[in-house]
Amino acid sequence: MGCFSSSGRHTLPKSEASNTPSQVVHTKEDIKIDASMFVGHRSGQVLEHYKIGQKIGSGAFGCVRIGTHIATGQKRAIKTIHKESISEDLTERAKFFTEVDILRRADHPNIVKLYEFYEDEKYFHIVTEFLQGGELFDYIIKNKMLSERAAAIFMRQILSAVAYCHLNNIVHRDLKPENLLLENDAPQPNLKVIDFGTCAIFDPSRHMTKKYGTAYYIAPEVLRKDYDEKCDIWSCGVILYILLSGKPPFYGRTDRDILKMVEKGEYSMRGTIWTTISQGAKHLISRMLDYNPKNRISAREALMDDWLAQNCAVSPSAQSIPLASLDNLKAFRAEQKLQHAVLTFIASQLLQNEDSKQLSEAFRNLDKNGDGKISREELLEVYSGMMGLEAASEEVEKIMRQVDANGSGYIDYTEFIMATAQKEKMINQMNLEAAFKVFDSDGSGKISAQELKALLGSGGGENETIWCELIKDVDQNGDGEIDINEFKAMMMSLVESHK
Ligand code: 3AM
Repeated sequence: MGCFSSSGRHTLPKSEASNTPSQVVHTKEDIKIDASMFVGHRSGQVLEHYKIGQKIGSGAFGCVRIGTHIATGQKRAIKTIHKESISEDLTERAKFFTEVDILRRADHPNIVKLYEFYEDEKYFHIVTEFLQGGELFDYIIKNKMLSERAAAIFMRQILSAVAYCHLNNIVHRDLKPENLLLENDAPQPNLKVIDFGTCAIFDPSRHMTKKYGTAYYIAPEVLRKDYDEKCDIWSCGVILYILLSGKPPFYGRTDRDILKMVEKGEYSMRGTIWTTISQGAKHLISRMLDYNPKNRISAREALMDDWLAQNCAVSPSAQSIPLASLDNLKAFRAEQKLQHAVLTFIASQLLQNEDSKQLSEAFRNLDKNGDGKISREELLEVYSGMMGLEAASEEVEKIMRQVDANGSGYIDYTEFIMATAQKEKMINQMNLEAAFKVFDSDGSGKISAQELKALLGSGGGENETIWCELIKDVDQNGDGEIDINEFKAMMMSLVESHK
């Protein structure tokens, strides 16, 4: 269906264009583009899109396998859950959908990325990025205990993910080294939090009462079934203790013995190992393992801790990375909404971790408070070091207008990657063809206004004509739809303009 009307092109049929009085009339500028729009709930067969490979793990829920995404050749992790295993139990079912929904919306360098979600007759399949470096648990066993610097770098990444979750009212409730996976085998790999199966969206004014967690890492107030999001910080304290000493603070032969120790909350930082560990590290552990959650440090406060900051300080050569990205950030232009949407799709779904590794470091350097998003103030701090304050403010406003595509007031992780990645890396034949298939959801070979609305509509744009306007911007042959050649031409013009 193209964008035509009796008076001309680019208008949806009446039945579609049912503007009710309560609907706000939006302009193209009101369309908010968000990476989560592309995390589709697909009804087709997972086997049509993935070559299923080796099993990497299993549990009560089902199993996790490596799958090769046929369109791009990327390796991804596919968690398959037997519908029967959750269909009877409504809480289990709700938990499952909470996990998918939370992962869909999470856009953070230290949280596993969700790509797609399939449902067939018997199974649900959750497709996430494949983290080939294995569990932090195995890394600790292999390395016995870590240097303070290595431990601090891991802890900053964990806390950054936790701060982001807490800010969005998400509590994980089962943080442990088995749920912290490493991106690759590098000496100091990037870490990501996985398994949001026990997480919940919390109401800050009410305490939670359901008991979740794992013996070594569970907070005492969770055992008492009266807790808030600070239970995650306790688990972080336990993890930091283990990273530095190689032993858990609360231990026992059985889970019951361990939980008895947790209930008391008494632990020791004495003994030979601890004499070699700095006061700063011990101080942070004690603030995280404060028995009283009210006095316990928050994730945001912990990210500001001196010991953490000193040990995570980057070398001047590493600091120069943001400067290159800052130039790209300043130069970023995607005048058309659709270009923006396609770049967001490519940045969030098709760029490999290796492609974005340096950018993700640059993001971390810019994200001074470590909450997983870049604020105006953080940008201003950097730019005002390069130019006068007034010019810097202007530059920052310009960047926010161009880059903050979902209008959150911050530059989110995917927005940053999208704006700073080399356009040549993002815009190539393979990525464009894969992107076109997603935008052309009915596989007709052309993108219609309805398809755009279905994909991008959740971000605004109740005024139907704007979807036709988006088409018009690109539709060279005037047939009211976008074909693959028009789609490619639209994106290639971006490469030209960024040269
Ligand atoms: O069964 P084990 O504990 O060896 O690490 C996860 C766990 O391994 C692994 O699958 C098992 C069940 O959760 N796993 C989960 N998500 C993964 C991912 N995205 C993953 N491994 C790699 N990448």
